[in-house]
Amino acid sequence: MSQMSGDAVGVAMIGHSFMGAVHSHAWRNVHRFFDVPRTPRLTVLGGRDERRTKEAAARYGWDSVETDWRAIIARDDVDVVDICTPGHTHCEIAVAALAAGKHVLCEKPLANSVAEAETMAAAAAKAAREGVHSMVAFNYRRVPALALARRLIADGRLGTLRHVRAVYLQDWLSDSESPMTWRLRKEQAGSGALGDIGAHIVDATQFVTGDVLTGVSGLTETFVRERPAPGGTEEVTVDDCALFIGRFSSGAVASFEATRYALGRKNAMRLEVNGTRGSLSFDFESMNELWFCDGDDPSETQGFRRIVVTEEDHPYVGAWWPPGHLLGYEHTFTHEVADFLTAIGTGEPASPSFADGLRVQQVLGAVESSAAAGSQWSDVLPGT
Ligand code: SOE
Repeated sequence: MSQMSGDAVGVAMIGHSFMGAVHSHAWRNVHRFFDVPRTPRLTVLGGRDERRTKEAAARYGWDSVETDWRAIIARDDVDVVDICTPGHTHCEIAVAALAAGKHVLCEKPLANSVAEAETMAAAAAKAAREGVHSMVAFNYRRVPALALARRLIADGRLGTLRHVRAVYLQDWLSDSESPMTWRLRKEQAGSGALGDIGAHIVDATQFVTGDVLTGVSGLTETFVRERPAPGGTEEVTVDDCALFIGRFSSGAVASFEATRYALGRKNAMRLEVNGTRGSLSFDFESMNELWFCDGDDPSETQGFRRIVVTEEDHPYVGAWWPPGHLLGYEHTFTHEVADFLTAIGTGEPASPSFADGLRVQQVLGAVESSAAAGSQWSDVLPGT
């Protein structure tokens, strides 16, 4: 594996749209706030269109550009490859980068199919034996309130979990005339709301509960089957929304909804967990808050209390501002790269691993199989 002098690591990021912008922000700032064992150098930005990639590199602070991802992987000054491209490219790039000894951070969902995710998880396991790290960019794990929720559940503050309720509601497709995008093409995106935002709530619920989903029953729908495209219209080949119920291995039951048609809901990623001793509730649109009902409180005053998750001892928060000075979406990515650099520097495994990403992909695959079979129950690992 190539390694730069001192504690610096050369980072290459492939893709420079929304995720590229927010990842750039994280790479640029992480070591200014977190004591990470490796300092990222924004070495090279990858993109197919040279002019646009150069513009993005200048704007976001990258030292050079490449228009072919293979050239990036061949470079000795690159230690980390950050994949921010559409899903259909993840597998090929990640497998090649890992084989070249580069640490890989890959945007979610890990892949467009279970088969691709299996290939990637196997490549990651092999590379890990050589000290090469990989991680899936499920950034919502790094929302301090959700990291706190995991801690409270692990500490037993909710007792035995009974219900997990999760929705991810957006509205950017509510207008039937809004144009076609790559996110609506199966060959590029793999699936629609299911993989794009459903993947987040599957990962987030497995993260906060510390448990895994074992089976699901799903329903998907495509409301608008054609959308305006250059020269006419184009067929939408993915789901617009996905609803499913599921079971966790502990016996807790769960419900999920992912849609881009919830008019008025912009990025409402909401979780609620009910246990025998307490409940937790979270809404990303108020991401600095976690609501906790402690079942041990006297009934007279029992109810959900609002925890403003900005105290120094809350996860990640100590690196930022004094209590009450809120964090935003971009901070979750800074936390993500801080954790990745820490794994690289300490040799501890990075989390969520590609194996965790595969597990999410298997849940998505089970939802798709179930929906195709009229919502029939589908085991996440067939035959279990
Ligand atoms: C678009 O639906 C999107 O940008 C997702 O791709 C992200 O993962 C999510 O964080 C916000 O919405």
